[in-house]
Amino acid sequence: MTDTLELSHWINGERVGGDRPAESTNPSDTREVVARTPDGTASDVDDAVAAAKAAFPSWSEASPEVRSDVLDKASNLLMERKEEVGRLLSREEGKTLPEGIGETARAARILKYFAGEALRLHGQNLASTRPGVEVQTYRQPVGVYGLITPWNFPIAIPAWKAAPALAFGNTVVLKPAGPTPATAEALVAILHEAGLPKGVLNMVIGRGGVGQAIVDHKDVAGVSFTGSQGVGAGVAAGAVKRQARVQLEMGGKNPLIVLDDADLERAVNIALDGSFFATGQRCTASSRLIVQDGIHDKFVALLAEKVAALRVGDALDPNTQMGPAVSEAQMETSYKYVDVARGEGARIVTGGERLKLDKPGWYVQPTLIADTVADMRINNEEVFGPVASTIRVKSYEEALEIANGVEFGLSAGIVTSSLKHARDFQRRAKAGMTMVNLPTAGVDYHVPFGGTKSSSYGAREQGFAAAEFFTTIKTSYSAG
Ligand code: UN1
Repeated sequence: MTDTLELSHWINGERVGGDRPAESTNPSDTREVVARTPDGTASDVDDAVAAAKAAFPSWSEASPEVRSDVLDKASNLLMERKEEVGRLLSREEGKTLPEGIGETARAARILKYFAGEALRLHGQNLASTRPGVEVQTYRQPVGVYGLITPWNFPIAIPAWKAAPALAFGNTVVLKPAGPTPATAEALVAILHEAGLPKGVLNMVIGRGGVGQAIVDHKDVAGVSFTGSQGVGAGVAAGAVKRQARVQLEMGGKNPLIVLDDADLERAVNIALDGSFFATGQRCTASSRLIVQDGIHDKFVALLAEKVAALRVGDALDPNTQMGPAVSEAQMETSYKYVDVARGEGARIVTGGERLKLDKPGWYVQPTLIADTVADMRINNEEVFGPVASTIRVKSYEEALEIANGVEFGLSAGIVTSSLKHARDFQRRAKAGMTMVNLPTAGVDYHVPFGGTKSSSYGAREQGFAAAEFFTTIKTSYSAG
């Protein structure tokens, strides 16, 4: 288990960059180096963009069947290797092996879905207001896209941005997240193995400077970013300054409402999944559990019992139910917010203490915090770790108001047996995605994904909506 990968950039169909000053480490055992990597520069980005630009004419003009076949083949290869790639993912990111394999399979399915979408790209044919004239709309590829992806879904998110970009005839420069380059590289390598022509998909490994160089590059027509709100704001400003397209997916402070009429066991399991699976490192994680008076105490007690029983450990250990945080910084953020909540007068029901296991890793005790109120920092700032807080409410209306009262609006859930409240919540929750009797996290890959308010900016990702961002519409008039 000590094999260290020696990674390179991918530029114009080749692995380039032999100097490897950077590395990614295993968060479950930080003595282990997963990969050594180059530390990309703006000049590497120039080379990658030049390759993508040169590859664009033939890729965009190829039959959609060519693009579909490559994505389909890559999907099959990735699915065949899901154990191996999933294991690499878990070693590098820290989610459990079933989560790592599950995410890899999801990436393979995303490639498969967009293999189909490549063939379904379509426009409309309308009657003109002028007799004898026809109006048609076409969706056309745009050019070079820059994709800046996060570490928490190190293969699914590169796949869900790259697959539609490629399917619709664009070319790509990808910058994977610093902590997880090896997992992203596995995807890029498989796409090349599947026959992707050189220069169509390039990858530059590096830090923020690489992302900035992509955002600022005059030949990058659009940038799709998933990450923190602070970085996202800079990405948007840079892209808008030169009229590039931009799409941002950022944080969440996702509410899960639990009403008195909910099935207790079910509500607790939904909260457990939404708040703690994948170590709480999902922008869709439930972090505010808004619980009605009548069920509140029973809910907190049973959830605390289940949270305390979660087995935290090495991501590859089959007994582990929750892996470590991805990095020391993420671990420290969780503990910082436990202190913040304590300082605000909240009660730590379980967890919150430093966790030392038999190996050096970024382990965090899953933490449940009760007796919080809506305006505390713990209920407004994203933690991005296995930390959830409960807020006691009297009624559905109060719960909805609190659910909607933050600056984020990604995913919002409710657990109830009342159709009336469920339907009302679907209409009035200020979020891009609503979940009834389901965890706020864990979405399908063939339907639109995105949020409102500070969670997202620009066109939706995924499903039929992906064509919005990765194509441009041409309106054509003709008279006979
Ligand atoms: C999910 O909940 O299944 O970074 C996906 C994130 C999101 C993806 C969540 N963009 O957590």
